[in-house]
Amino acid sequence: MELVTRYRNNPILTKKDVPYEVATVHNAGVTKYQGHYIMLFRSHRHNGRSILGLAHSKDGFQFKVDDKPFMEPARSGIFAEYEAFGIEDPRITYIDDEYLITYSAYSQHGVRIGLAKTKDWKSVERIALITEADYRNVVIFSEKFDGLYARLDRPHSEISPWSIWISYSPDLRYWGAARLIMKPVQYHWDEMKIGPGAPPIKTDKGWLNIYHGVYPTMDGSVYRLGVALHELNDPSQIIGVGDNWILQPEEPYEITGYVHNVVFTCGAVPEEDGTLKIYWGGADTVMCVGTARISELVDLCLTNSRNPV
Ligand code: BMA
Repeated sequence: MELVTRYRNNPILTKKDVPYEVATVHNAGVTKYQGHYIMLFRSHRHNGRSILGLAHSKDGFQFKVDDKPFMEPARSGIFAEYEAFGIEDPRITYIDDEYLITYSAYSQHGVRIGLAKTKDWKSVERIALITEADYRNVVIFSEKFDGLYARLDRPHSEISPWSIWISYSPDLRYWGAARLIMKPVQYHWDEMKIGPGAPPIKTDKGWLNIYHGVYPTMDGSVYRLGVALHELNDPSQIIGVGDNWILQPEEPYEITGYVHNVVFTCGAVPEEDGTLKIYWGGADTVMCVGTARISELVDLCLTNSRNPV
């Protein structure tokens, strides 16, 4: 049974829709703002480094791109030093009446995570670099737990396969109490590495975490999407991890492109009718969307699950 139904007019956004020069449009964070959809997408420039562009939509399917990029690597100060190679893979969380944006900041020092915020999607303020080098995929929960912000992330390690961790912060700047909560499983579709995808979606049975898992083949890595369910009051506790993937590269625009065989999500938007719009980058080249029933994704975690670690 297919849990995610691809939109019939995928891909929904490509470089041809962007009024400035880019080579790709992919790995976008998506949210709702004043009744319409905001897509913050990553694009490679022709120098191979990435910027973040903004697009708007009334229905979540047809997007129109702004005339100029929304964020480019900073030109001065501490952020310039750590963003020199580009900014990538934004995630958006709405909390305390503002939108938090986490993004990968690349430089000669490695990859770390930047945090910025906006209230109006016109101006944006960088807050802090919230990890050291060799972290990616930071997603912040849209609620606090015992007064603390919580996030999932994915540090690199040479000893253990790359796994999902949780940590907490009183102020969004200083993070601690970190713990590993979910690992890849050997000879499974996510055996090589996993990472948080969309910021977790609150459901009545728990926080739904759509993550990516990578499998190594003779023809390179295959990126797929899966789901895990975290306890509502304590997201460090995982109730279940769906054993099967929910989406894998199958369409030509997912199989062929800048990096082949990739579906990679940075955002999903829950709707009032119990469906979820999941957005993903296809082959690191185009943006796609599909819909799923939230209850079916939750059921997969509850009824056909594997151990988190
Ligand atoms: C990951 C990140 C993503 C990318 C994926 C597939 O390591 O770089 O931005 O979509 O690889 O290439």
